[in-house]
Amino acid sequence: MVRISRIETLLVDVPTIRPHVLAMATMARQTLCIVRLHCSDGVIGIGEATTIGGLSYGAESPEGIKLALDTYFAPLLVGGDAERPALLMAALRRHIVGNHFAKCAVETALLDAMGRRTGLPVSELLGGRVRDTLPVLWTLASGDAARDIAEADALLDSRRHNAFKLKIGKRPLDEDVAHVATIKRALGDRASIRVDVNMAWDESTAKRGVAALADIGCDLVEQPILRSNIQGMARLALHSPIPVMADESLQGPADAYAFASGAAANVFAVKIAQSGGLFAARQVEAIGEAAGIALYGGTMLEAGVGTVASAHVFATFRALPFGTELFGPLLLTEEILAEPLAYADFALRVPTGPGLGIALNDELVEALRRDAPARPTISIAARKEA
Ligand code: MUC
Ligand code: MG
Repeated sequence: MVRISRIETLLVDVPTIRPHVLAMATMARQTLCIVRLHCSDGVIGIGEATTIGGLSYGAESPEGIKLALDTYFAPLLVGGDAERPALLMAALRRHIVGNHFAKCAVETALLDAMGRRTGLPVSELLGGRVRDTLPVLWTLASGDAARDIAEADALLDSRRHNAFKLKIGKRPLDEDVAHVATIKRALGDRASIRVDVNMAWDESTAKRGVAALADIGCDLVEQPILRSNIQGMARLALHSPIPVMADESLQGPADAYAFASGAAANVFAVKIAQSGGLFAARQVEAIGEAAGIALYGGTMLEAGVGTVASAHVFATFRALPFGTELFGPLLLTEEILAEPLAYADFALRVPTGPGLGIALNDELVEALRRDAPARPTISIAARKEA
């Protein structure tokens, strides 16, 4: 039997290439919680739990995730049969309430180890991929329309992205709509424009908002109101001229069921971390598909490990009409993978190697970890360009 011998967790801080302005936080850096799951046969599986803006986006912070993993998860896992990921995950669910991000990181590492051991990519362990590339949008969130337009123009020219998500909800509705209209006018039919309100509106603002955004050519509105307001989301989804997508509302299959049975969204943003793992994300997909809800591959702006784990999951989705937003690594100044993920022709290529099909740049991760003895400061940005 192959046993889990040790769980290693580290916090890694990586600056963003520019401030990323959301309704609830402005990000200047991202903190990754990286998990290394050491097995008795020498295989090491890797996982990542990453959230946005400390505790401003969700109930788990990077520091809290690390503490939960070290204190509560590790004793339940160490000594366990590494070849039985489903059994180990069931034990975690039995003994630990919530903590979806931490559970997702552990499941990622278990499946990565299993894949490395068996020679199979994680997507095959999940049932098999139906696509090798995933469309990827980019979020324009500098907070400045001219800068956003220049950024979008460059990304269209280099054929990296042709769909853009705008973060709104921080400013008054009229100003936000004017901001989106300016960008849509500049980009025209060359790009799809969607918005993410991150729950910042009340329902009557949302009602006016979706109508105004539809008028200016916006294609989709994400999480306009509070995540718990199922009836409000249902009223918006029914009457909105453009699709309304649930994101923060979907904290796992039970929420997906509530939203599907309440017809409370036209689109589901599926996120592996919010769902509570890779298999849980597939359950969210299955519920959405059964209810005729369109699917979208979401992100918590993870770096390479979480991004590629999500990619393996989304590669198994039968239909993905709104594509994905798996651009997390591109928002960071540093590439923590030994080989960067391949983005080209508006899509991300899903790796084909065993497990996640990636390796960490261990030396860089060591240098960037929060508890590194002498963490570099200025040299970080320079290294990526080198
Ligand atoms: C979110 O709310 O969807 C995804 C893309 C992005 O820019 O922010 C995230 C979080
Ligand atoms: Mg969102």
